[in-house]
Amino acid sequence: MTLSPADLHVGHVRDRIACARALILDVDGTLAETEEAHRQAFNEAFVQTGLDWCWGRTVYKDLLRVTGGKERIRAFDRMRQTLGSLSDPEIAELHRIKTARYVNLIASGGCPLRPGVAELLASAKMRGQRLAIATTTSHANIDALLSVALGQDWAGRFEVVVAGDDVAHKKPAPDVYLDVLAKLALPGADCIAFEDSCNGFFSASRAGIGVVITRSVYFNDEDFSEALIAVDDLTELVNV
Ligand code: XBP
Ligand code: MG
Repeated sequence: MTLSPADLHVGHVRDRIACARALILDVDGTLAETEEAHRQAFNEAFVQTGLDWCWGRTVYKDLLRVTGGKERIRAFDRMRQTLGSLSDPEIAELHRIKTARYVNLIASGGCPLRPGVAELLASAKMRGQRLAIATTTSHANIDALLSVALGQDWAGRFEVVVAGDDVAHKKPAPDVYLDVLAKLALPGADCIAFEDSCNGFFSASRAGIGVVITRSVYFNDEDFSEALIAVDDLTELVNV
């Protein structure tokens, strides 16, 4: 039976994943479809603080071009160009409330891992591969998501976890991936990154890492032609 070029390419990427010395995973949109919970948490925080803001899906999709919740709030505030925009301390407090709301939403309802993620983690463990997380969100949000999805001992599965506020510049800057590589003491060429957004793709690529894209709800119409591959989910790429 002759394989199609597409099947051959999937097999090639599957082999690259299996041979990588470390797998570095994004969180939001990659490990789980979390952005609707983030959007709800933002809107709940706006109500709690008396702001007449409400982010619908269309507005949020546009705002997701800005990584980082605090940066996203600031970008929206400036877009409105109203007098008396929010100060940095006010944005920080609003984002603190949002994060508490998000943690509560995830802890009470959970947000399941995307298809193929648990299998990828399991096969990496069987191969003795090192695992890391490179994300723009916060440690609190990572812990809330993975405590439910993987159990309280989730952190033991990842050698390195670098979050948004750990670095000077958030994605698409390469900072978070460069920090992970430094902590792993590995070159980017020996690793594979798993992402869902253009900002994440550029961040990992600028750190010299090959990127597997798993298309997510908010970024499924983006052009990822420069990625190693762009799949709907990881099930087709996992050897278990
Ligand atoms: C996605 C982001 C984050 C989340 C909101 O991060 O850009 O800002 O949208 O989380 P990832 P915060 O790199 O995991 O895709 O409010 O904590 O920023
Ligand atoms: Mg993401």
